[in-house]
Amino acid sequence: LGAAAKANSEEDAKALEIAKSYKGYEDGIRKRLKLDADNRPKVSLWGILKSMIGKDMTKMTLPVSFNEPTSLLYRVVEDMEYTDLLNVAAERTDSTERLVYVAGFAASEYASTIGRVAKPFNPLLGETYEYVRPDLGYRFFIEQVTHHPPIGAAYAESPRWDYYGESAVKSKFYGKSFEFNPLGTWFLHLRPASGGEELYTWKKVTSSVVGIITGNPTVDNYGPMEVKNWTTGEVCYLDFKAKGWKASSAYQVAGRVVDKQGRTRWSIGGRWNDKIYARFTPGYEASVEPPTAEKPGKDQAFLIWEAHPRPTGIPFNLTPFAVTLNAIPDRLRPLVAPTDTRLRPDQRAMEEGEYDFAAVEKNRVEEGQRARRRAREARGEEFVPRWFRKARHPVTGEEYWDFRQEYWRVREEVAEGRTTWDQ
Ligand code: CLR
Repeated sequence: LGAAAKANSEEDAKALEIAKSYKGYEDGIRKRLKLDADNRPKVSLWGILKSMIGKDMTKMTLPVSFNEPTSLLYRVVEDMEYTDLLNVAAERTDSTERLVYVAGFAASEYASTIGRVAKPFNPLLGETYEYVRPDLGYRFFIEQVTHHPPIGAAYAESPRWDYYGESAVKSKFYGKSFEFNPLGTWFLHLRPASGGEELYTWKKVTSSVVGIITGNPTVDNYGPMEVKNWTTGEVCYLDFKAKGWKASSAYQVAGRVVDKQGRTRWSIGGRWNDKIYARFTPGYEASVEPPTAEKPGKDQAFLIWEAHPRPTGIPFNLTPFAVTLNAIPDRLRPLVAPTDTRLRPDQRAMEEGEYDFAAVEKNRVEEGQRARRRAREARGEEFVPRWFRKARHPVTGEEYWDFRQEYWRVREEVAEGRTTWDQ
């Protein structure tokens, strides 16, 4: 078999495997919430936060009206909004061009942070979430594996790629800004159509809320990002510029793809809230301007990523992608694990605008978590994640969370009535 033919048959086998999880998702994605607009009371962030300087977010009790009806688990799945870029990458025969699109994917998740100055719900220990997209051919799973510090381990897969890592965010309120620093490494295995498999890794940049004191809080994302192809030695360096005094620096991202000798191949530039472009610049780095009709030419920039529009009529400033996440169609309800975050009554109440009930339910589920912890401690036991286990990465040597596919095997048996989740 030639490399490309082998790659194709492996792709088909993986597609069949993933299709086993489509059951329950026949109704398609949700387009709207019950509410058209949210009426969360407008309270001053600074008024509440000013006494909490130096604290991290896990140590703060905030009114539920500061929440959005998402979970931190959902904020990780939101990385999946632009997975089409990974499919494009897999079709490219030049590895540096693949890296351009993989880096575009790594940068694409920040567009969803615009307008979202709100706290996602904290997942309980052992809380899970599954998200399957028959229309796009991927499945995603995440489990909250530790509570202090809060860490979610995730694994997503598609015929041409697997994406996994841990979401572990360190937060601190400085007064002037509230900083969120993601610590975990993200891994991508890409299976190009031309054959073979490549490993890419990167870490996420810092997210921060600025403008709290002046009463105009907004989310910024800044810092360096290094997307590395371990298979070829090529690297993409991106720099997310912090929002400064000049409006022109807002949302800016710029960078370059270098080969394994460190020579530049592509320059990248644009705005993470809107569009990102690349330009072929062999041997030199250059600024990247959007292409214009006036100066057509081979060295023009081309579009690698564009943010999806934000239609009106969606409350909480959610993206259309985020709207799909907490949906629980009747056909899906009996198939998800009992630990699935879609079943949390507090998040459901929040989504429906029942803020007081959301607060009561949030207290109740968190009390339940404390009681389970006390019972565990009394038995002298430690929590063990059900679906992931710590391992050492065979290529990078780092510790990571190994997903053993068991979740999808059990789910398939549940769907066929051969077992129940509690076994
Ligand atoms: C950033 C990308 C990471 C996952 C992640 C985890 C925590 C998120 C953060 C992202 C974005 C900013 C965030 C943060 C938790 C709280 C914070 C949503 C998605 C908001 C903006 C804080 C609001 C301020 C409160 C005091 C109301 O992969």
